[in-house]
Amino acid sequence: MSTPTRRFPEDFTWGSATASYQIEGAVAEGGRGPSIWDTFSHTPGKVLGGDTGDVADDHYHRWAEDIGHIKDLGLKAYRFSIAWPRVQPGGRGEFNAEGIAFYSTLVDALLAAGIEPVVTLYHWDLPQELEDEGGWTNRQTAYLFAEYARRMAQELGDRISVWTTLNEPWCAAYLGYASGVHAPGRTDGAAALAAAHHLNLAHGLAGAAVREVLGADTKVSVTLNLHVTHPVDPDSAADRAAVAKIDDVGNEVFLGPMLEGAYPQSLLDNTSHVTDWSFVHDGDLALIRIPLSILGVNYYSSSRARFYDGTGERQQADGHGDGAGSPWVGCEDVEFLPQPGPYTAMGWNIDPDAFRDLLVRIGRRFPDTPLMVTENGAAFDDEVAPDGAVHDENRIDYLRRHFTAALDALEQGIDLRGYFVWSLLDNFEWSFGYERRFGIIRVDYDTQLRTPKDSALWYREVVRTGTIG
Ligand code: PNW
Repeated sequence: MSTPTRRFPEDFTWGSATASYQIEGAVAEGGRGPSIWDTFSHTPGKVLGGDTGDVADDHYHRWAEDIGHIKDLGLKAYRFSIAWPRVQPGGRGEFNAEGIAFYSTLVDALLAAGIEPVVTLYHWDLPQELEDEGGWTNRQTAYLFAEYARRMAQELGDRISVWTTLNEPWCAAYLGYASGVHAPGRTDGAAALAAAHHLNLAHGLAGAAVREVLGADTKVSVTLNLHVTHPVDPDSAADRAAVAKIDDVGNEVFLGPMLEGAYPQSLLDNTSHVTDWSFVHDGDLALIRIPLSILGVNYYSSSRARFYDGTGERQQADGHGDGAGSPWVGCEDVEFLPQPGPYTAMGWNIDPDAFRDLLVRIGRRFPDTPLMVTENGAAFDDEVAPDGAVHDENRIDYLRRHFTAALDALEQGIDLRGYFVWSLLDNFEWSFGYERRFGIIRVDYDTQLRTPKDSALWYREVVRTGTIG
């Protein structure tokens, strides 16, 4: 008997994702104000090769061509982010009509091409003026964010399929304020926890504002990079406790308040030497826990941790920037050992089993909240063949294995609605600049020529057939 072909659901939302600062360029055009990533990338030593997002993929001028590529690939949806400083340069007060018009036109063009717009309101480009007043450590930022969200709901209205409040608040809080490898580059654990809480609050307030404008059934989501951490020795209670600590600081700090209405007591206890959590005000948790239409999950890699007994040098092979301070606030007695590989060009371990287990675990824990993979993909050192093609078999293999993991989760009854490959285009990979290429479409940074890689052509077939070739 032959096995039936395994197939994704007919209405599965296949897409690809990008983010404003990583692709748009045109940072001083159309009335855009500076963001913390402009400041950070222009600070010597912060980004590999001194790269900045000044030009990036020049998507601000080439968006029509880029939508053409999305259409050619047959994708059903496109996940992009709105640059807050493009639509409200100072983060408060005046809105910028030209910036709003850019996104409004983009959305119309997507719809005309039959592509669903999935919007992220915050993918890390905070208006610099707000950072000057404390950024995410300042509670006021959450309220200002909600006002910006409200305005975008008024402007883009029912043309948007899904409103995602935040992308990866873990990175914004801990890489931005604790390890300092992301903007604004601060290294203060207490500030990072305050930032995490204010990002939670921003999510709740913004989601509520969008629904106030567009109705209670408006689809609101948030995207989290959920960490999968294996204990070095699964039989060691100490190693399992170390992993539980990482889970708290990495995952539960967002899942708890957003989906369950509370911070875990273990998180508060384990970080009490860092902060007293007095930035959590009465009533905040009720504001944060809004009904979630979809939970977005970003997954790339897994890591391996154990209890650190203080002997020898503490290892930090968690893929978050060697040599920098640790993003794991309060986890001084935890160390990360290198994973066995294989690795992508980011040095991140490839572990599709962990992806499947994560989807199953989260899906079972929150059975009423559909899941969406809002990012998954890989950077590799692509080579361009003499004819200009990119034969990225390694990326195809990575995607094939992770698509299979998603199919496994679906077959186990998990309510997974869609999958967005990161990324549509090679782009500004944050502190790694243009050195690391995640795109399924190659970008030549001298000519801005776009060339679909073999992985894009392979993905087109997956989307067309609903099966993994
Ligand atoms: C995500 N880490 O970032 C972002 O959402 C994307 O903008 C980014 O390009 C993509 O993943 C690839 O990196 C991350 O250090 C950045 O663990 C850093 C980490 C994780 C995700």
